[in-house]
Amino acid sequence: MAKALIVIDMQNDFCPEGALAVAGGDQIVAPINALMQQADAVILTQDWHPENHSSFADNHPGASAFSTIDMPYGQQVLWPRHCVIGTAGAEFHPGLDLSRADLVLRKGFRPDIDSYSAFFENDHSTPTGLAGYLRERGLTELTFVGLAHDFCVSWSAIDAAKLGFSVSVIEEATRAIDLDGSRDAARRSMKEAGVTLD
Ligand code: VGL
Ligand code: ZN
Repeated sequence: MAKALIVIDMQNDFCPEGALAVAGGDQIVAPINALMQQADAVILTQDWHPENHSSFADNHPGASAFSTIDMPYGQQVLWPRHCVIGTAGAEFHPGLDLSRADLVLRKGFRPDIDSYSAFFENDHSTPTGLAGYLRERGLTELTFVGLAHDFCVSWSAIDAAKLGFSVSVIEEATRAIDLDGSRDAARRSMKEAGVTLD
């Protein structure tokens, strides 16, 4: 039973002063670095969007950030432009220990679809390949930390549970965007999916 720590989107744009800052996002860097020392494997995800990404409000004339639109794959929140490929905002927080990472998985690189989860794009069916990677390595126990609790962390944890992994989220090592109660909704959905909240 090997254990993987999956660190979601610990990037500058999600930390204070970033384009889509999550309150207290930088406070979880040190706890995450400490958790890395106990894991058999460490995987980092990196939100990685092209300029023309359909999740950016300013690519939809007249739309405002944090509003919702209907996409062919379902509802999509429109975000401020963030984590654009090659920009400083897309880089990992400078304090994050990158030396323990076995794999950096980029997601959200297709212009027409967002990808909150580390396992599937937002259509819930296009795989990122992460499940196959973990299974081949025998990494069956997954712990999720990082940003943001109520979007990329919870979507990843729920997909992992559905895929049959044993899943926990260490909430102290996450922070939420909390859009219209999304933090509590995410907690409920994770519990329903069988995710352990530590
Ligand atoms: C995220 C919104 C847009 C996240 C990524 O990492 O939770 N949220 N892109
Ligand atoms: Zn994004």
